Amino acid sequence: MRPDNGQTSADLGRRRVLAALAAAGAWCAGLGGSATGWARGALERLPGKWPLIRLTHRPPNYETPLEHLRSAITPNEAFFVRYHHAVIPEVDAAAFRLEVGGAGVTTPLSLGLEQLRSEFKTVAVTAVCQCSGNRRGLFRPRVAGLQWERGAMGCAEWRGVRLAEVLERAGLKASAVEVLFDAADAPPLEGTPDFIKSLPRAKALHPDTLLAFEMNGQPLPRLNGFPLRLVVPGWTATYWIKHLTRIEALETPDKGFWMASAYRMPRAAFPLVERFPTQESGERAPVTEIAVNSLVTESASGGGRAPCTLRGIAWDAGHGLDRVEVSLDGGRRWDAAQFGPDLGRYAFRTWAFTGPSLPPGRHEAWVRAANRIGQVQVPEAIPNPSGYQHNAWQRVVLEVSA
Ligand SMILES: Nc1nc2c(c(=O)[nH]1)N[C@H]1C(S)=C(S)[C@@H](COP(=O)(O)O)O[C@H]1N2
Ligand SMILES: [Mo]
Repeated sequence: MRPDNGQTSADLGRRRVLAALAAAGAWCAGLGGSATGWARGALERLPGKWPLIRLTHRPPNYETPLEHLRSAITPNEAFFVRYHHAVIPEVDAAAFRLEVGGAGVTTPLSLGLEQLRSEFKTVAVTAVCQCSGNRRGLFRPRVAGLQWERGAMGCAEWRGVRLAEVLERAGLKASAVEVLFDAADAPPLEGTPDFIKSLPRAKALHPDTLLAFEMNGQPLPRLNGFPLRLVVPGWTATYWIKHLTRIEALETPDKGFWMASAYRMPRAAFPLVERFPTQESGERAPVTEIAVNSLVTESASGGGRAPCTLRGIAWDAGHGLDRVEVSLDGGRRWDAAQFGPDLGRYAFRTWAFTGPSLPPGRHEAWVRAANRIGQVQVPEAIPNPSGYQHNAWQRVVLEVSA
């Protein structure tokens, strides 16, 4: 039996057990039971991770605490974890094979990790991995699904090989319209459908789309996809398949559950630039690009002669950030924040804002980012049935005491 709420002594005892199991390398054995009844919010330490905010234990869904999002690069130990299936594969790197095939290639391949590393050019890209449902928990009215707040995202330097090069080696045919990706994790019997995603040909062939084996200079952490994951810079993390084992070039669009039914939004509501035409149907389109967004990671209200200050990060789908602006008077006047170093078009970019010293009382700082193609954060999140793409202005309360 499980406790109904988060912070009970049974829970704490259980966490000690988990830690002990982890230390013994018995991670899978520690993953018994179901997620029902677990309150969101407790910090829990998974193997190889610092304490993260638990949404569900099985499957493991854990978000990054705000304090680890202050820098443009998110440490591997703090990087969020999201799984659809409860059983996390333990992959033997030496025995690992990536199968590349399907009707859309002339020459199927079976590649080991060493082969991938040595026979293809190694490249790196710094990019934000953000769940489509990041901030779902902030939608009002409430939307069903994991109640993520602001930490279902992170930014890392990903190192690997170009998917385009591998597809070229396999003889990708002109007739291939989509490329499908399958992973080592699978649903328990009679569970949800196997998590399989596809990409449109153009995005699969994009030079920044990688098969990555390293994250921030380390082999991928187990919970972030060891030994190989797909990295799709600019697109939401649903496409970033972890524990990748199989790539299939398709001559007709994939009709699987995770493409045809899940991760879709009302098309007209979101201004997408990079679309997924073979998966659009009527009013609905797959979630593709990450919406322009920002996050306040630190704030100080100042007071006396001290100015108010805000710090944070901003990001978009790679079109290039233009500005982050702050309003202290309910949106009449907006002043620009200063950007920190540019780590590349797909990366988090830090920013800092120094305002005036505020008089005693309760103030609100409103924050919004915009990119170079004119996309802006919206005053209120755009309602959609699954709670994707929340990119509303953040409103931070600053209290100055008398
Ligand atoms: N194999 C596998 N890959 C997956 C998923 C999954 O359930 N299984 N979930 C996807 C989703 S929805 C997200 S948000 C990201 C999360 O990546 P992370 O766990 O490394 O943070 O992985 C993606 N890749
Ligand atoms: Mo996700």
